[in-house]
Amino acid sequence: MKSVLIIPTFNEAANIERFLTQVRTDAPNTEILVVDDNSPDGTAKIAESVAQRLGSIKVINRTSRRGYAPASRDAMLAAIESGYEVIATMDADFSHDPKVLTKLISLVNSDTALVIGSRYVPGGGVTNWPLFRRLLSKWGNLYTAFCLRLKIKDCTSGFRAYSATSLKNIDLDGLKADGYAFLSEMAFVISRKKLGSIVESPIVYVDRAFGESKMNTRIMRESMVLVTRWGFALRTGIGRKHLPR
Ligand SMILES: Nc1nc2c(ncn2[C@@H]2O[C@H](COP(=O)(O)OP(=O)(O)O)[C@@H](O)[C@H]2O)c(=O)[nH]1
Ligand SMILES: [Mg+2]
Repeated sequence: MKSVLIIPTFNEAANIERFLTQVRTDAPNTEILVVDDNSPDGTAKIAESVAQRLGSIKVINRTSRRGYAPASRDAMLAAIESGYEVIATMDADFSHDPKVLTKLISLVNSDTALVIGSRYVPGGGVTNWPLFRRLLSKWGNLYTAFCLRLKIKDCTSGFRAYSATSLKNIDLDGLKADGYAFLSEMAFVISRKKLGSIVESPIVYVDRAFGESKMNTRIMRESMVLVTRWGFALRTGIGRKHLPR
């Protein structure tokens, strides 16, 4: 199936060239769409020069409202428009192993809407993350799965492969999240709309060696608020208009 990898980037100048080169080596048949938010460190420029050298890489340089969610959404819409059948996503900081990409893509089929590279299924794991990030991720995932009634161990992993067919059935512009809550929101909407099964495949997550994490308290708060609001609406019917469609 014709596949594309979306890589959202913000200030990844220290990683992007090596990362794109590695992805091309490990997944030579997957085309790449870098979606950068006009990074002050010139990530988009570096990506563009790598694209000229390697080919089959497109760079979108966004100047509208910055964020993981709007960037991912714009890239997904562009990928659907271009006719890709499988749309994968990965971080640019080597936390996700490019060698696993082809496997995740291969698990997408007409019944499977979403394949999640999961840290919390047997065989998966996290290395060299500080204790605070480990606990935040683990408890955040338990809370999210409970609120949204998802049987998923890792709702917040950004290493994924979606079937384009399932994405076409989602009102991507109508989604609520700005930050990484986008990941839980996508799993939630796929499950609610019964767009296909969600499968988890183990990955070992490695903390970044270069550049800085963009996780911050605003993004954490947004996740807590949205997930709690959706869980409340599911159970009481109050605020149903906030549920993603
Ligand atoms: N386009 C875009 N990409 C972002 C933004 N924030 C984070 N990213 C990218 O999303 C991926 C994950 O972000 P990261 O900072 O590593 O988050 P962490 O792994 O949760 O600490 C990386 O490739 C980032 O460059 C953003 O506002 N816009
Ligand atoms: Mg990261």
